[in-house]
Amino acid sequence: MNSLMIPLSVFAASILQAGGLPDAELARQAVSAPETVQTKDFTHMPPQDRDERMQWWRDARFGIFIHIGPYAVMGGEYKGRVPHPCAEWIMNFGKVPTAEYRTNAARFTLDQFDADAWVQAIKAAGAKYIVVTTKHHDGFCMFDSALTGYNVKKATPYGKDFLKELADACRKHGVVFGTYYSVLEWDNPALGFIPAKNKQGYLPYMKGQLAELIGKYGTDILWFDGEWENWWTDADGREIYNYLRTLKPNIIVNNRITKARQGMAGMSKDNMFGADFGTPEQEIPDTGLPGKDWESCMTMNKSWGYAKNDHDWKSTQTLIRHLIDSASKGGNYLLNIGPMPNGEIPQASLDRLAEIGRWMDKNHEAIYGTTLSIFGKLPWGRSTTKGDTSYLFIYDWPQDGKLLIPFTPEGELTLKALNGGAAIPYEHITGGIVADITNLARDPDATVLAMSGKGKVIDGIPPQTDGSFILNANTARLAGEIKLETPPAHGKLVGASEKTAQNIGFWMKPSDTVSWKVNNAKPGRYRLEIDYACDPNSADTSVTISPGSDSLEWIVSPTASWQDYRTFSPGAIRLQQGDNTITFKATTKPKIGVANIRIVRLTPIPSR
Ligand code: FHN
Repeated sequence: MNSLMIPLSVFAASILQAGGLPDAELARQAVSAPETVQTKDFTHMPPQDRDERMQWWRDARFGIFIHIGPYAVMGGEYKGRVPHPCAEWIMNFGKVPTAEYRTNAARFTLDQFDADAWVQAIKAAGAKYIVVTTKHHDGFCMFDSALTGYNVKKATPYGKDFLKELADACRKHGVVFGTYYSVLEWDNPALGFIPAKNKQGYLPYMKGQLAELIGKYGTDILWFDGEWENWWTDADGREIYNYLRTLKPNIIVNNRITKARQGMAGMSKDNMFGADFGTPEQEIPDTGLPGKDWESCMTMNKSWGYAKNDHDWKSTQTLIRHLIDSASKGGNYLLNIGPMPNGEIPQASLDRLAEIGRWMDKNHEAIYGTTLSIFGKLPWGRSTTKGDTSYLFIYDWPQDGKLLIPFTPEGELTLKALNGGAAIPYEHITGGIVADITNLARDPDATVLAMSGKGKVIDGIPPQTDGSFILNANTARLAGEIKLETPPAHGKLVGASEKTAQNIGFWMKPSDTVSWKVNNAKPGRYRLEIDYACDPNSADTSVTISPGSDSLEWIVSPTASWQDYRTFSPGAIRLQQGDNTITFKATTKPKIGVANIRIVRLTPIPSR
């Protein structure tokens, strides 16, 4: 266990006082200063340790990510090209020579930077915390670090401590101040080497800067990144975690400091220490993850850093629904902005922050302090929970104004519009509650109801208003190694393109099954249609579709590829009144796989 002999606060203070030394001397001091002192092991703490530290974070549900650095000067372009959608990677993907890249600092003016205005816009959006990049992969420091002159105060025309101004503005306006720090570095002029070449020489530098972020700037969140590098080990990550908790016991640290993270899906492997929360990136987990803390980080366009020609902005409705979706599954939403090199936030970002704020002004009660939905997939929207109250977010308005809520009340139940408080009339039927929202004002982003009272959730998929059922891939119950797939494949650093439609995939074994439970079916025959794809090398499997006596046999014909979908109907099945479970199971599998399924539809066949 690596550690320091001198009190860390003295160590951090000593390097801060050394501010006037040249870089090489600073670096030598930083590298030579740490000796050894025992830090406590915080990686096996009881659950209440994290519960106490995370409560404010869980209640917050909404933060703003800020990617700011000298890459903004290039705006994502180099020699007339856009090397990659993520503009902050331009030094790497653009193969910009290090010496040339460093000249960006001299043009990184921040002359329009107004910390107070930034924080007020962020607060007005309804965000409760920020995470700002203090050092991205390029090694440039957005704070006046005593350990390097390659920083915003010493190496740019701005000449002031950007991070101190931002931290002070956050504390002035009651927004929690958090910081991003990249383990990965492509360049470090102070040390004269990159960490991949000398990790032991880098660790004291890294610890010294983390001590600055805590001691001088008072960060409450350490959001690490770049841990994927093979020279960084899980033991390194756990050492840094213990070091941070020794410096500031109530600090919150994401899982990108150890090696626990499972790619862009962001959650930690169950058998590894993943610090305090998981970090899905550009995606939101498919279902709630009870007992797990996670935060989905997403961009407004395709880039984290400022990209001057990326105008592929997500709509405000999409951003609001990402926030709702994250909260409905018990997670946080970290929405990114990429300010310009002059310190202005792009107007498109400011507009979206303001529009989100207007929605949050009316509906924040349904987001802050909530936990994950008590319901399964709702065909018309999402829900969050606070005690005996479920907040219902209506996206798809029922044509007849009748909203089926799969809930059986036990005792008194109140149902009202969150915005304005109007009582919503409802009828209690076998399949749940039918709310009459005919006269309710509709919010195109999401209309919110508050339903309070004890009762039981009716699990399964309720019928559409015409009695049909739509069985999506992400509402299926999967048994075996079969799983939900979201093409394109994870793992690549891709732009923030909207997630493509999900499908049931990796269906390779006859023992695997796919099933859906439907509620409140009217008895009778239903035409069954399948949107499926099947690579020609996997066709001809025989699949049995139950329930009931007249179970169907589906012989899977080939399509052009695993992602070339077509609609096929093998026939009809008979459903009984109320609940039914429809199961797909391969009986023979002559080739490699069975099929990919996106949607199954059941349409009532009128009885003659
Ligand atoms: O490489 C970084 C990227 O530039 C950006 O900072 C994102 C934000 O989560 N993290 C890494 C890519 O996963």
